[in-house]
Amino acid sequence: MSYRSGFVSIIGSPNVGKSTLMNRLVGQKVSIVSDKAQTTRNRIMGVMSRPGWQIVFLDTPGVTTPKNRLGDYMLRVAYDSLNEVEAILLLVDAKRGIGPKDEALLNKLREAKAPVVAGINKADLCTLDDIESARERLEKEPFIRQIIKLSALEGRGVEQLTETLTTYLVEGPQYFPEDMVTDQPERVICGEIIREKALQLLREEVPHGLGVCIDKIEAREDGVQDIWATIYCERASHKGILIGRQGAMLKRIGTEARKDMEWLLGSRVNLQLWVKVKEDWRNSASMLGELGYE
Ligand SMILES: Nc1nc2c(ncn2[C@@H]2O[C@H](COP(=O)(O)OP(=O)(O)OP(=O)(O)O)[C@@H](O)[C@H]2O)c(=O)[nH]1
Ligand SMILES: [Mg+2]
Repeated sequence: MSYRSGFVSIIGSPNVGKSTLMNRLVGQKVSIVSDKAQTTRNRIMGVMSRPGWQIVFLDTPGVTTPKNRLGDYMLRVAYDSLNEVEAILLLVDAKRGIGPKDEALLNKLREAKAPVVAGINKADLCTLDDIESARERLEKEPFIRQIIKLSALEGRGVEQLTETLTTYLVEGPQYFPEDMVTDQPERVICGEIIREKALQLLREEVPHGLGVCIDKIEAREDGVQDIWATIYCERASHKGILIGRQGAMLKRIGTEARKDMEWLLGSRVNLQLWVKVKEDWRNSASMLGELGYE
């Protein structure tokens, strides 16, 4: 039989588990995850290759009403991902139920050309009634071809989902080498790792206003990599929280990020973190460009 391949966009409200699911599908962490909404800010590609077929997943920012220029960008990224894909995977959170954000997205998806498969995620957290009421709502939409109960965290339903998605693949090229799981350069992944640790360790408000720039990566002769990064925040008060008492918070973020980077790069890492205040940077075109949101 001929080789089959295709692109699948993963779309949904913030925090429903899109990135967790994509990482699970491709078998490696390529997209950062946190319990805060709006963790993913860009389109993150994840490749799943098996003998005879390849699925290229596009993880996207959670769809919500934008509050600033960065939000406008994120929404555009999410909606743009719906074009030129072989299938769309709509993810909802069974525990939270189908809310206004999901309803708005369902409206949008009515216009989509690609077939839509829905995943009811976080099944491990909720009752059968929760799942049934989400299913009932989704079944009302004729454009939804199939509904699958999932736990991205535990891996439940993921095999069935993969099988379903492969039926939408078309005869086509192997887009990426078999051992490639993402198109993100190491520099970008390193920045994302720092942002993830900050999201995981800090409270609401502060982490949402953070942006990370990897300024330089240099390899020493003995293999150690020196990495210089700047974390931008929006207010002086946020800078204080980010640095923490006697630098404790920044140190924690740095230590945890360094461990992940060492795993990623397969070498020892010396990470130098700087913190800078850039007021309202999420509305600044030049800052958005500098941080890769353009
Ligand atoms: N219990 C449970 N938690 C889950 C599951 N999937 C994701 N989570 C958790 O839900 C939170 C959000 O996960 P993400 O994967 O970052 O969600 P997302 O949809 O990518 O979020 P944004 O990028 O902000 O739109 C994290 O705390 C995950 O650990 C699941 O199946 N079960
Ligand atoms: Mg995400």
